[in-house]
Amino acid sequence: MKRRAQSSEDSLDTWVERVLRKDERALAQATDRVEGLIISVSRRSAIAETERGLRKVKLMGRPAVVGDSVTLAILSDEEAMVVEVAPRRTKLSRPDVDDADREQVIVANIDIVVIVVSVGTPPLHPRLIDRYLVAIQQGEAEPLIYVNKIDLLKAESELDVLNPYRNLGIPVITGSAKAPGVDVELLDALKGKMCAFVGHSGVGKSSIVNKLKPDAGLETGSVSEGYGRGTHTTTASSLHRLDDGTTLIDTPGIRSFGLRALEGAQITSYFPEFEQFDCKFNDCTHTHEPKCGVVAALESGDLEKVRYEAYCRLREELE
Ligand SMILES: Nc1nc2c(ncn2[C@@H]2O[C@H](COP(=O)(O)OP(=O)(O)O)[C@@H](O)[C@H]2O)c(=O)[nH]1
Ligand SMILES: [Mg+2]
Ligand SMILES: [Zn+2]
Repeated sequence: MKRRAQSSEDSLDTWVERVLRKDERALAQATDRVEGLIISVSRRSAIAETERGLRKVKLMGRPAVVGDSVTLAILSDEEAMVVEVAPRRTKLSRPDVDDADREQVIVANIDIVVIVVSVGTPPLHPRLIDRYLVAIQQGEAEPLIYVNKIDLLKAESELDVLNPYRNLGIPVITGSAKAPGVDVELLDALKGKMCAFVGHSGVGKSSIVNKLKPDAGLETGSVSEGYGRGTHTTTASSLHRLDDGTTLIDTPGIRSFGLRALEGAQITSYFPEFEQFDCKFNDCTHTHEPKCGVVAALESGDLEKVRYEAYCRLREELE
């Protein structure tokens, strides 16, 4: 009898199953448990800090991210496996690149998400800020906008696009990782908190972390000429502690940042300033309805145009 040729997909499934079974066996044999904090995650491996030192961690189908508190099964002096990930106090996540219905958590248990943007190259993208703000609110962390590369600023007016965020009460700090001396304003704003640095590649996230924590030794990259885009120098997330109790987390750059699925009504809750305006209809989408208080406020100047536009863009994308 002829053997049926296996499709490559079949053999891949079999292989994955075999690897998982082997991991499950190893896990069943390892009875020694220890609590840990994930301090670094790259595509291939993770590192956890435990009371028994640093351990290389096999994630084993239990995705853990930097900032996660985990229970580990000790496999050897170097290696451990994640048995359980503790519930996350806060998180920053986005839809999985391959499957928009799946959530991809970027970092966990952070207090502040520092959205790093830069003047010059890459240029300021208010649209990316809007998307981050929604995701940060969903994940229950606090936002802070850091405008880096202020040394490249040609005119003060370049910073006007940030006024709507300032008016919303979101802290906006400007500075430069290239300037001498530490950025006292930034340090004060982050003091004692768990902080993740996010934003486009090339805006200077790793440079800022290096400056605040010189022995972090993070690699920094060049911004490719022409496109003004950063190359992906940082491929891992990593956690660094300052002496004053502040924790900094560097994350890889991203080119786009999706949002987890949102209901139309939920979007509105991410624009809290809309609530003060009365609309004729309770379920007003503030787009085409008559007697819409939001549109009226926009026309009278009581509502920032940039915010209304951000709202409309998000609605379009999420519908
Ligand atoms: N002119 C200027 N360049 C900066 C500043 N901060 C970072 N850079 C440069 O921008 C490039 C990207 O920095 P990097 O920290 O790797 O960005 P990341 O991808 O966000 O981590 C590097 O060439 C840095 O030297 C700054 O404040 N001013
Ligand atoms: Mg980097
Ligand atoms: Zn309305």
